[in-house]
Amino acid sequence: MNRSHQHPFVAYTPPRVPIGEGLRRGAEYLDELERRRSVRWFSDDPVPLEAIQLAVSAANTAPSGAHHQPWTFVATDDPEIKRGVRMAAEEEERKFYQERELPEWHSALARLETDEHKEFLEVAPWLVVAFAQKHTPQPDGSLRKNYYVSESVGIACGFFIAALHRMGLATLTHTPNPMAFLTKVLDRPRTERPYILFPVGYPADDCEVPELTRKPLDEALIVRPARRS
Ligand code: IYR
Repeated sequence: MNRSHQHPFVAYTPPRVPIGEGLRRGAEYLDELERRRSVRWFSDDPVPLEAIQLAVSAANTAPSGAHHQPWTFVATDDPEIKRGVRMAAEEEERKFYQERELPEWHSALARLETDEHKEFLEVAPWLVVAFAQKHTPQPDGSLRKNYYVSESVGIACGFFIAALHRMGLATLTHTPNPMAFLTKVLDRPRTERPYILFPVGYPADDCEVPELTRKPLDEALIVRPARRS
């Protein structure tokens, strides 16, 4: 190979996985992900910080626009902060559920039976908020512009959710609307905005989830085979 680079490159030559073994691993991974559900009833059993560190380390491997990694995950197990988050979230949600005229939203959400009560924000041992950095402050005080911020942080959050699931932990992709209050409560700079609020813990012993099905593969994947002449 005789490529010339202006910047440092290193070899990336992971061992080739034979396709039989690859498919077996793929099916195993799918089987595990199929068992994941979003949870709204958590146990208050403790979860060690190490589990959060592992899940955020997994998130931190996500691809991102220009490799700017435009995310910050803020984790807290402080009962006072969790209470503050719950109070503020419930206030916003009360407006959503009681005051706003959103019949379409309300009927789309009916089968989830969600309401303005967000007990899980206090019961779950950890709250982790993913923040998206539109700009990232640099050591010299300047601001670096980031690219594809929403895509990048979304992918990182996907890795985060999968890592938690792998550890037997549950979460919910909670997006109280609006969630600007999290910037204040968690003392974050104005260069980033709250993206998703994740309560993290074990499902409660009597946890239930709505009976939902996933859409069939032939709706999720359209294959256009090569035309044979
Ligand atoms: N943010 C509200 C409403 C809500 C919206 C969607 I889209 C959901 O999938 C679930 C809930 C709430 O958290 O209750």
